[in-house]
Amino acid sequence: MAKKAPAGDPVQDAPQVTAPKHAAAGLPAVAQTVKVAGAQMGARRATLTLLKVNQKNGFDCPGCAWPEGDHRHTFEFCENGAKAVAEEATLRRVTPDFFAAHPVSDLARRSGYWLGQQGRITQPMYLADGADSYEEVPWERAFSIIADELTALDSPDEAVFYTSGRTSNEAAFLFQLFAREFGTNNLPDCSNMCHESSGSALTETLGVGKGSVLLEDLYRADLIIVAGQNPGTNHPRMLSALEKAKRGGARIVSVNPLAEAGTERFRNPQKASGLVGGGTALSDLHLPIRLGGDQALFRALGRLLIEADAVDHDFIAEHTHGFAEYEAAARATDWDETLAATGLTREDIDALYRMVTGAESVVVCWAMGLTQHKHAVATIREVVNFLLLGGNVGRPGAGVCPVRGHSNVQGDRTMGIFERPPAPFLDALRDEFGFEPPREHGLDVVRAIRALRDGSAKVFFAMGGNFVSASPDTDVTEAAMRRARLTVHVSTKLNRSHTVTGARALILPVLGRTERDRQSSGEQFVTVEDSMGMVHASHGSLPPASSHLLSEPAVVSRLARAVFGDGSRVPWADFEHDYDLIRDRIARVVPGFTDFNARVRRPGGFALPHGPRDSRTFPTATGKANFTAAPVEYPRVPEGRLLLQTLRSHDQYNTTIYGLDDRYRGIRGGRRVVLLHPDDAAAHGLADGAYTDLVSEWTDGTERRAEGFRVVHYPTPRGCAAAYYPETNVLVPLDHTADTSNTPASKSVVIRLEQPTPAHV
Ligand SMILES: Nc1nc2c(c(=O)[nH]1)N[C@H]1C(S)=C(S)[C@@H](COP(=O)(O)OP(=O)(O)OC[C@H]3O[C@@H](n4cnc5c(=O)[nH]c(N)nc54)[C@H](O)[C@@H]3O)O[C@H]1N2
Ligand SMILES: Nc1nc2c(c(=O)[nH]1)N[C@H]1C(S)=C(S)[C@@H](COP(=O)(O)OP(=O)(O)OC[C@H]3O[C@@H](n4cnc5c(=O)[nH]c(N)nc54)[C@H](O)[C@@H]3O)O[C@H]1N2
Ligand SMILES: [Mo]
Repeated sequence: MAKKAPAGDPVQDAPQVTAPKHAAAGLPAVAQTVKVAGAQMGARRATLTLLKVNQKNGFDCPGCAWPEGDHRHTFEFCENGAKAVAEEATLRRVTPDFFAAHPVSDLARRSGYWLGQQGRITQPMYLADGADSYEEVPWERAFSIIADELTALDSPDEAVFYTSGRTSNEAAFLFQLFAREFGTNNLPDCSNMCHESSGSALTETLGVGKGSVLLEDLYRADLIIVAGQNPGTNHPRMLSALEKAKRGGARIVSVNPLAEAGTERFRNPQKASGLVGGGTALSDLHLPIRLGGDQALFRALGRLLIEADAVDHDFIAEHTHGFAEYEAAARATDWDETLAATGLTREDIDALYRMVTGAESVVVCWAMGLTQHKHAVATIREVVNFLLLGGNVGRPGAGVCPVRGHSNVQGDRTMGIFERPPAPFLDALRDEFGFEPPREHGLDVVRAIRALRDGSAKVFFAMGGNFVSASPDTDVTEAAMRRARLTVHVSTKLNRSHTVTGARALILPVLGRTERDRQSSGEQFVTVEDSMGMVHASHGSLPPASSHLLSEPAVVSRLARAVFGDGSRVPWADFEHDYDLIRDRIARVVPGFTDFNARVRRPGGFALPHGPRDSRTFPTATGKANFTAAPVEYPRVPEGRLLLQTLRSHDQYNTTIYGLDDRYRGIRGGRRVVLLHPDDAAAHGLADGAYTDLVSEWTDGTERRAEGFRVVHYPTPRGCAAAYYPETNVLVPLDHTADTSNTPASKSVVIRLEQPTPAHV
């Protein structure tokens, strides 16, 4: 299964490499912000727009899900937040003329970077069966095309409704309501590829699949462990919180194969000292762990704590279940295995252990470095075991902190975007709307791809996102998508999913967060939930990119009317005209949203209840916080092979490529790079600057190839390589997923390096 990079890309991929940086932000970040925002929007619009980001009467940054602090700066954003805003507020436009000039066969040869750079889509577009060009289509006709295909299906389960995590609470609530009234729980979302492992592990052990800390807890923590996360790039505002925690006396440990600049040192761009001075050293200890070694590390810490009797006996006795079994497993930990799994030394682990015993309260933060492994759920359960030992859940300054990605991915799940909805949620929907929702579980991302591949799903509808580029096993996913009868994308910007289509395809362009949303009852706002369960309003203020755009709630409302006609008890039309009416329904269906309309209008919004955090109430099967005692796992790599993690550069937002630089890692002007330990490169006879193919090997004997990667000698543990996603998604086998959560194991792909095929030499 060979795969070439899309050709015809006018952008040269010619990476230049210098040494990695040891500090994040500072003046270069400000300069970069001004440059990127100015290029897309012009200086005046850039300044006016960026002044509205994350202000109490402004819009929620469409970047990450990190919460806003109470004391906001005038420019409450970061370099990468500004890039996300600039992408959306760009003055460039993709019009029907653009589609006339660029048939799909042409667009399919372009890189994702090129597609994204073309600007905002202005009109609904339709690709007819057998046609090679999208053509403008009136909205009403677009909805009737979808309605015809949906009603022609043999079963509602032949349709798949995907959501990406930028969708507002209001749009998400309507979208799941539509899917369930239509009759299916096929509601996969980006979370399936992201923090699903966190949700699975936390629901089982603590009873709530979300983080248990608020910003104040980070500020009060004695020890913050940041494992498998690169906040300098992906959650830059978290660096301000870490800086504040540090000033309050916290110690910070980073557990990461790479010494990411952001966790090393931070130059706060909101402060003069951060712009000109050396900034704040953040991490007190860096543990360069092997990919997938985290479960072994946290188990070893558990053993040390138990052996020293440095555990919170009262908490364990009163609030937990399963300690004896866990204790036995922890005591049986094998040091040789721990060191092999982690690649760390005993001294490294002892150093962390001493910091743990010296800390009254501990927070563990994590992201994709923990969630995208075969044993990701077991790893996160181990993080919970570790925290439970010290009673570090449900008291100030302590807890679990899965750092969420998309700005409303957590809210979408709260609103019911879930292929495995809990029964009480469905009961509440039934009681509120008077129809019986389907009870059978639906398809997640990986299962949806299989269903499309096998022909058992026929219509694919995406509320945002870029499904074919974000999903694993690109060739398989693209072939699956091409088998669909109809693919529909509700989008703001062009991406590869618009070019790899079913027999017929639609692009439905919508308003973004930054834009004013006027409906017949007046100006509307939407709401989002951040990574710490805070719900607040987001008011767009820019004029819409085109007069033809609909809002996402309007798209769902009109789709529902086209599909159900008069045969629905849900007042779909009302929801489009006045979003307060949607929020009234959310208030009655979703726990924690009582009096939603009033509370969300208060500046700063409100916090959702969280039993473990608020009162040490654990709504689990046992009614207690559960210790678990799974065997320690870690990836085994055959001789001569490497383990590849697929990660983000500093210049991208998932599949949206902002530019070709990864400043902190010293890479400029290209993305087809593979970071290798110099000894691993030498063992393959590869000098820095040489080119190699990456070939992934899967247990069923199949192979997948990504061609022509520049070798970069880089400080990463032996045997652990790194390269950017989405280019390397072609290497991730569809069946390579985490146990229980089914999340693609994108951080542990077994590869070998091979001489480039002749085409690339
Ligand atoms: N600017 C920007 N912001 C973003 C995004 C973006 O693409 N761009 N994406 C958003 C989304 S959806 C998400 S989910 C988040 C993602 O945020 P991150 O999870 O920070 O994203 P990744 O680039 O995947 O980085 C994974 C980090 O984990 C480390 N790592 C990999 N494997 C392991 C392991 O086995 N153990 C340990 N301890 N560490 C490991 C890697 O070296 C890397 O530092 O960011 C969100 N914010
Ligand atoms: N190999 C590998 N694969 C991964 C990952 C990895 O680390 N490694 N990470 C995974 C993770 S964590 C995630 S979350 C997924 C991301 O998967 P997705 O969420 O599906 O992908 P994005 O790239 O965030 O989607 C970008 C597109 O969203 C659309 N968009 C932007 N704003 C809006 C809006 O306001 N409304 C609408 N309707 N559309 C909008 C634009 O058209 C844009 O092209 O990828 C996953 N895939
Ligand atoms: Mo994500």
